[in-house]
Amino acid sequence: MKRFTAATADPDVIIDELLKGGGAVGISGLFSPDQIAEARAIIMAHSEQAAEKATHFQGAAEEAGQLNLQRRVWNLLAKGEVFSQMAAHPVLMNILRRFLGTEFIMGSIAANRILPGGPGQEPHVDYPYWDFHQPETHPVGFNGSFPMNAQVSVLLDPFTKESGATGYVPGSQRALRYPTLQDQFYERCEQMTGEPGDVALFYGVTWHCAMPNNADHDRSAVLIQYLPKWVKPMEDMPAALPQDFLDQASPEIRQLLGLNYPYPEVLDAAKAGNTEGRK
Ligand SMILES: O=C(O)CCC(=O)C(=O)O
Ligand SMILES: [Fe+2]
Repeated sequence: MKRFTAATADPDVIIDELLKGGGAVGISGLFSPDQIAEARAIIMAHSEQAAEKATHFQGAAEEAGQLNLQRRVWNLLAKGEVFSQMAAHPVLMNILRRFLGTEFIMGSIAANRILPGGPGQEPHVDYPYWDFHQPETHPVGFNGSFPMNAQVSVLLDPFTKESGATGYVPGSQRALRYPTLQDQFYERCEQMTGEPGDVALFYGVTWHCAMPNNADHDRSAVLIQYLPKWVKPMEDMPAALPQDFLDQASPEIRQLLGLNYPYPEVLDAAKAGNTEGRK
């Protein structure tokens, strides 16, 4: 994985790496130890109990009765200002505007905590490609030549081979396909390792998954999904956030929540007049 700092994170170089290179990059130096400690404490508090939550790509763990060793905390914007700071970090915004279009949105901001002994996930691609094991449900000719997703993982614990740093197959994003057993993911994968505070940024068409946590410590990350403005987001964040959060949201957070792009809309009830076209 190519690694950058806040100072060297050139959007053109990174975008080339995401689309045509390995599919994932590391960026360090975006968040302070205080921000990481605060985010981690909030996530640990919200996942203390093994409360049942929706999760993804954990079918094998569910069958083995191990779902309690992997915990999600959804709707993080409602749980601390630090998560808005992460979602709208200027270095990330600058890269993502170029990658997904200037009016890109956020589809989800959630934590994935894997406890010691916790199982990994099924190798997969991310939303909105995530059910591409049924390609017939997508348009004919659908491919990954332009991006409809970018994923950010903000690491809150040491992500090592032992602790189950996200595994991925470099270059697998060049052809959109849901990985199969024959693809030998585990023989071919590398891992997005890093220190607390580091960011892994990847294109969700890249085959990847959380790996098993064989360390003696938790392995948590904030996972942020970004989408072009017209892709239906995965989490309904405006519905899940308090009205005063929405009223006070910064222009960047309003954009990320999709509030600048109001479709679908009841056009019969919308303000009269021309609203689209060059003129
Ligand atoms: O936590 C990880 O390492 C990756 C999680 C992931 O890929 C997902 O939930 O889609
Ligand atoms: Fe994923």
